[in-house]
Amino acid sequence: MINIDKNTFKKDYEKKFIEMHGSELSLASPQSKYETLGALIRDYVVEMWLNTTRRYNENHDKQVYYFSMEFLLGRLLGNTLLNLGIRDVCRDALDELNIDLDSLEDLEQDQGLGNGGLGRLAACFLDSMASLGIPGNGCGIRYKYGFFEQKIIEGSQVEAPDNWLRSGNVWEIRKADKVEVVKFGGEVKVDSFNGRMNFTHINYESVLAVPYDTPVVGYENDVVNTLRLWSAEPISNEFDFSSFSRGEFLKAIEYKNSVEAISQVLYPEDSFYEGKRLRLKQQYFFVSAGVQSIIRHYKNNGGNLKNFDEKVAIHINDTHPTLVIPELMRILMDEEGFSWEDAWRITKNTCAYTNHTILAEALEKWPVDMFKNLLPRIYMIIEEMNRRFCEKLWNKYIGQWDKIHRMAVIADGYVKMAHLAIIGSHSVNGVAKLHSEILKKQEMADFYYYYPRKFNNKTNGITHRRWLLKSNPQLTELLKETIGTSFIKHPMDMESFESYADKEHVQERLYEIKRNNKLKLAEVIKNKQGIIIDPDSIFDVQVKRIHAYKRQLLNALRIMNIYSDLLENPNMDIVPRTFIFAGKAAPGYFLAKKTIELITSIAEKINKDTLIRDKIKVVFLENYNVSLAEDIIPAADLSEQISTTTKEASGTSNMKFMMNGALTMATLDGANIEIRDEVGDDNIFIFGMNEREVLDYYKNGGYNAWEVCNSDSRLRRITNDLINGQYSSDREKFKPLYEHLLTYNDEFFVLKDFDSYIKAHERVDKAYRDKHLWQKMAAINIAHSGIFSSDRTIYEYATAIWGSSFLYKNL
Ligand code: 26V
Repeated sequence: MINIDKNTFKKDYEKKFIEMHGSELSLASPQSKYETLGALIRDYVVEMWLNTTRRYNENHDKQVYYFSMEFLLGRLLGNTLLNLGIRDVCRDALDELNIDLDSLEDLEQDQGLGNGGLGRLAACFLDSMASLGIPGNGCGIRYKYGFFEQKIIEGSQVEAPDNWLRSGNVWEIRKADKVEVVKFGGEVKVDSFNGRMNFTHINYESVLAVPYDTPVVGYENDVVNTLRLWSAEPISNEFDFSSFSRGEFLKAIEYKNSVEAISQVLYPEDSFYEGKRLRLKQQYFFVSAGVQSIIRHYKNNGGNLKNFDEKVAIHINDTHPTLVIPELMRILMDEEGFSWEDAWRITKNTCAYTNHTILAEALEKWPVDMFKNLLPRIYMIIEEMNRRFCEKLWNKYIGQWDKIHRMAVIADGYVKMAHLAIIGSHSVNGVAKLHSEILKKQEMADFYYYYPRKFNNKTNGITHRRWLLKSNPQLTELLKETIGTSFIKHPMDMESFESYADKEHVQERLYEIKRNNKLKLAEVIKNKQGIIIDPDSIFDVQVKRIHAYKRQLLNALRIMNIYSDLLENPNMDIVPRTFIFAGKAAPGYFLAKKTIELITSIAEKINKDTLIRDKIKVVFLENYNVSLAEDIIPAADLSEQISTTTKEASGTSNMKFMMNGALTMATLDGANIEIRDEVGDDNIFIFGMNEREVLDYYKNGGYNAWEVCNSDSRLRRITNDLINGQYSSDREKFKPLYEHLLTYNDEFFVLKDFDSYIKAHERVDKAYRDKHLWQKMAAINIAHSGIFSSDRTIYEYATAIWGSSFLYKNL
């Protein structure tokens, strides 16, 4: 724990300011004040960081390395202060210097190195590993440009680069002495010596991998773990003057650019796989650098590679880092002289893989030719893995060629990354109960029957430190007053809040807290977008990536339906609602972009209509990111989790909303099912087809969108509104959405679930009118949200998969 009082902090801050800027604090710019604070906090952290690393090394604790292409950290200052336990001291000290901590925190650029759920999960996991005292490290890519910035211009999404490093990054430390070299292309020379095959990689291109380390501070426990992100740089002697003198200046520049391209930008797609060579390069780049540095550190610390798997666990976050498996094999065999069998045993015991999606179009498979050309030695190793695996399959499934073909790692000209991840790991998990069952029963059934014990579930979680303590201080205060402070370290203790659900004074407080958060969000919306919203309306929120399976379109159709009803009957008795949307569409995802255009057009029309403007408003908030989520979620009354059942692997915003006292409107998909199991049917709004009905349609067909539409006058009216000029004078504008729903028989069954969705919303309307009932339901949701803390999730990973040692057994 940092023991620091207000006066010392003040002095430290003033001293640091002069040291960095050599000028008067009273004249300083906000940015320089922020930078000073960041640097000061980093100084405080560095000592704890060194101590943690030293302790891990001395104890030879088992280390976890969480490999992920994405870490969506958001801002770090506020949470670092919170975890250090000095946020209040810092606030008071700065107050005396006439500096407002909140506005300094707002100056920090989001670290947006991720697309959505998968990247944010990785960030929550880092926080939980540090807070539980687990020796856990993140390993990823330091993208120069993070997830693009979304601008809404004339109602449409326009992408701008996210130049997040523009004003520097106080949290990272460049470790020039810990660089690694990654090799691409070339050929492999094979010879044998004393009966052992030797593989020599020649004529390759080298890329320098430079690590940047960011401290990950645990909650009030003196633990500081490390997130290591790799940046690609040319190797200096390959970009030297000798090439210029040979007149190869342009070639040298080309080389430099092609190297730097590797860590230049995060791919903004999260559901459509495209076999892009640069993405494969990114994957091998950070995996190879990461594995090399783990082994270097392990050996330097006196470790014997024979016991590597007892001291190191590597986690593969989706298939993106799967090359860890052949890379570890390569190093163990080619560089460390292990036999295939020993290298394979060590590798399999070290690696574990999490699947995050069953969408077929998101599954990674690389064309063999591209792969072989870029990574010749790695390809040879995968070929050998595949040969040995298929041999086993032949022995077990004699003559079942179809099955063997289905399960092979290399087939039909592709390397299938999920298959590689499964055979090379000792554990394969899904991210919510339903998802894990679907993996076993459907998507990965062949592998499940072959390796039944490998498969398991780890339901996702969220860090309650960021998503409750930090983003909802008033609710945190109420919890402390009622149930004490134990829930902070033991989030399951929130359950005792249930006994307060009936108490009127607690209901009143919950109402007030929500209203304050709504006022705050209303202010943000007014400042950002100039729209005035009514804090007494129901804040009905859907924020997430825009995707057909998440069904923002279902939500939009519902709003169109209410609007039509209101036009017919402006006095219709409904509780006023504000519909809030936010989310980014992949730049090349036409229908998702159309959906944004539809929502903004609906907003434009409805918000201007003076006849009904008190009753409903629609807001599409620009540029959804972690910081905006921290403003939106605590202010939500209703959380829309309306994906087509079976498609959303887990969802994590559903958990964040619940923890902040929003009620959930949900299909029985992903973790929604587990939320329902926790709070009971009376405290959630469930609608739509169940798993069996959906799978039946997928298996046997029979869905007819036209039929559904024609038999419902509301659907006829609103689908027609898509093409009759109601929301755009250009009648062609929303035709693609109309055709998607009807002509192409929408595979996500939006129209089919419409009626049940409307009915569920009628239940919401009724419940909201009963203020006490609503707050009681909110309290029950809050009380049952502790199980969705990522501390619980990480505890399960650590005990059942990684075999970590713990500093604090929190749960
Ligand atoms: C896939 C691809 C495909 C190739 C192009 C680049 C790219 C980037 C990311 C992904 C991963 C998509 C999977 C994903 O984000 N799944 C989400 O994971 C969350 C955390 O487990 C979960 O809550 C969401 O339900 C799930 O959609």
